[in-house]
Amino acid sequence: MHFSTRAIHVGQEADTATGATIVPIYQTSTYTQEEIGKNKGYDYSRAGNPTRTALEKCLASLEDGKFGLAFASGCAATTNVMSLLRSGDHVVACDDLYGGTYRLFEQVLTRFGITFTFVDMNNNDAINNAIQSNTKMIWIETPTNPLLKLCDIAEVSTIAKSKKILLAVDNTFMSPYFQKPLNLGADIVVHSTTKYIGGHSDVIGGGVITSNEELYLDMKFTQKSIGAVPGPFDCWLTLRGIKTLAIRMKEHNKNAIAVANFLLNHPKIEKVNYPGLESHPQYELAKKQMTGFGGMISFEVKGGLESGKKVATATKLFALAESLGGVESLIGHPATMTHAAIPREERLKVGLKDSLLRLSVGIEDQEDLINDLDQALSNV
Ligand code: P1T
Repeated sequence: MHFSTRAIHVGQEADTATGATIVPIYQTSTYTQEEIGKNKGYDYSRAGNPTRTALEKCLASLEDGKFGLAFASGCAATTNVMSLLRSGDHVVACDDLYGGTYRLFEQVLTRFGITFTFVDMNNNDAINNAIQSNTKMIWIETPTNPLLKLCDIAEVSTIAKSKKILLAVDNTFMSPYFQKPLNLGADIVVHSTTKYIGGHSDVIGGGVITSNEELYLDMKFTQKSIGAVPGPFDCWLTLRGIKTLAIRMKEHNKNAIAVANFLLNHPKIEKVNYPGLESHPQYELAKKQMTGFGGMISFEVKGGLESGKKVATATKLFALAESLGGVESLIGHPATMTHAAIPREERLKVGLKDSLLRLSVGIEDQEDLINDLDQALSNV
């Protein structure tokens, strides 16, 4: 079955109890047992819930993976993946990451004796030099949040495999519609399903997908033990979003290409980061490992921070807000919003300037979006 068919059908067969065509919201914490030790596959909703099972199966299918797990947030999904590690283990992570992931790594997981080295994942020497005898995992986002830098998943996977290190890829920005890291050699894929997968800015969630049964069983055990699971209604909302993932991603991509080109040619713009522009330093890699370029753009306005602030507060359709991937367009200021948890000197080292703005280009009419940015830019 093709992607858009799987998004609508996998895990979502008619309900066996009632025939309901749409997966019901099994709003129950517990299940009446037939007799001691005998049940219908569910005993307690932290361990498993039929609405969650539907979502988990669908997520696995969309990533071409065998096993899926759903979580209460993207950060909960990341934490669960990290629970594969032990005190004393080391992780090599990319140097441009969602601020909340950086905070989880540097301010929480280090308390448990896990250490991190952040490197430019576009530099194989830097990756190889960062790998230590206790390195157990490589963690990448590609494209990165918010600089839209790419990392060659197949190449990093070759390095990881040669050293018996796990490769985890946060695929939130592309969604499985445009990029499938497992097919490029990754062991684990992570999503903030809050974003494109849910798609309507109305639910927080996370997902983990793998085809490695051993890793799956370990992470299923920690999912149940830690308990950061999504409720049935959140799973249902996410599934409802997934049904239109394919058509939404096509529109995000089309609109973002138009907006990126508009910004590129605008006299008040200093720099545009978008993997779908030929000027992007990794445009060829983008075409090789992705089947589209997505809806995320970051850019700098001439005149620095002050001009940037004016633009971010002058847009009318682009709401000034954290998050991304919903049908509505958003504008954000990473340095004070999504990436404020990263110390300024670390941000500057990787090129995340105070003046950078980020767009999540929605699926409104393209002309309206461009007109909105045009009027906002006329303020500087
Ligand atoms: O917010 P949550 O569902 O917990 O997801 C965390 C997360 C993980 N990975 C990536 C690449 C992300 O972008 C995020 C969340 N990001 C934002 C809220 C943001 O505005 O960038």
